[in-house]
Amino acid sequence: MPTVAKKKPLVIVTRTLPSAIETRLMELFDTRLNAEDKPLTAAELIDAVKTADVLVPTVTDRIDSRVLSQAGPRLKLIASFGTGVDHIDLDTARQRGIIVTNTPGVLTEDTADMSMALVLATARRMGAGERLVRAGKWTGWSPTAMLGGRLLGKRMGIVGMGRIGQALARRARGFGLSIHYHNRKRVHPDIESELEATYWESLDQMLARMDIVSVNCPHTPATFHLLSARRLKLMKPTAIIVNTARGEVIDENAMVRMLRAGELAGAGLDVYEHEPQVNPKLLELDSVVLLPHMGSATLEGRIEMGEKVLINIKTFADGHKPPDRVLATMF
Ligand code: 8YV
Repeated sequence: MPTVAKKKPLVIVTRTLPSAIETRLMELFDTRLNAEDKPLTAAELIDAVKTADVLVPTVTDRIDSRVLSQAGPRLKLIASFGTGVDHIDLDTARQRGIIVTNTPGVLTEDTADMSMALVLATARRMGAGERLVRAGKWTGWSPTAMLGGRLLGKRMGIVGMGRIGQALARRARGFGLSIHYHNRKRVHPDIESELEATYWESLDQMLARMDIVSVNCPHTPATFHLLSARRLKLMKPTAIIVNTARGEVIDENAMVRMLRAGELAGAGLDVYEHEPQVNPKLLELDSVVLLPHMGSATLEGRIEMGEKVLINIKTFADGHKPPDRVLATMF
């Protein structure tokens, strides 16, 4: 019997990906790219879900129930380029029979590097120092200038002890920090003993005792404003906070008020509650280090993320279950 060539699925990619990944996508599928890399408007996104078999979005696309309600019958897979999936309404996707995949694991070490870099930069006032030199305002060394806090012997509280939290803990131990953590579930005793990590069932109690707090949990309905105004107030005024996860986990307005009032010593932020907007009051503060959501931005990481997207689409197109399926119940 003659075999009929199977029609290639139409894959719509919302942003420009590394060229090696785009080339492979074009070879394997009927692929529509975004050469300009301009984020899609709401109307363009709706157009994409109406026509695609597979959508490859990123964190900059809001795929909410309004968008998904317009999805065409062909859309069967959303293969997101990234680990966090809070930009996708997972319940509505499931109800409509659309599989969602992500790219876990490949950005763990890079994001942990960035968390540690922000701890160092914030505690040692690297942002303020860099700005001083760049502004041509440095007049010379002084015994009392640019004094930060020593890391050695301090306590780090990690909120969210998943892959990234654990990778951060490994780094932090090398800097002489003691490791404390709060997580939905206590981690395996072997991991706790490897990291000499202390588990705090009560986030409130942990926050009150930490010198450094790092946010490393996903943003879900349960973690929205987990670090609320009330909880932030429990922290020591000498403490610093670092966030490479999602801005929504912290009540950003409350944090800004406390930083301005000197009720928190500093913050190192890679993510914001209303990206890409940054609260203008943060820009006025010398005690904060502000980065543009670049925690996973390495060349290697982006390629590996793209490879995961390719594998997820290819296994799906071949009639199998893609490996990185995301279920609403996972969060
Ligand atoms: C990614 C991230 O770059 O993967 C994540 O969850 O936050 C980022 O590091 C981004 O999501 C890509 O879509």
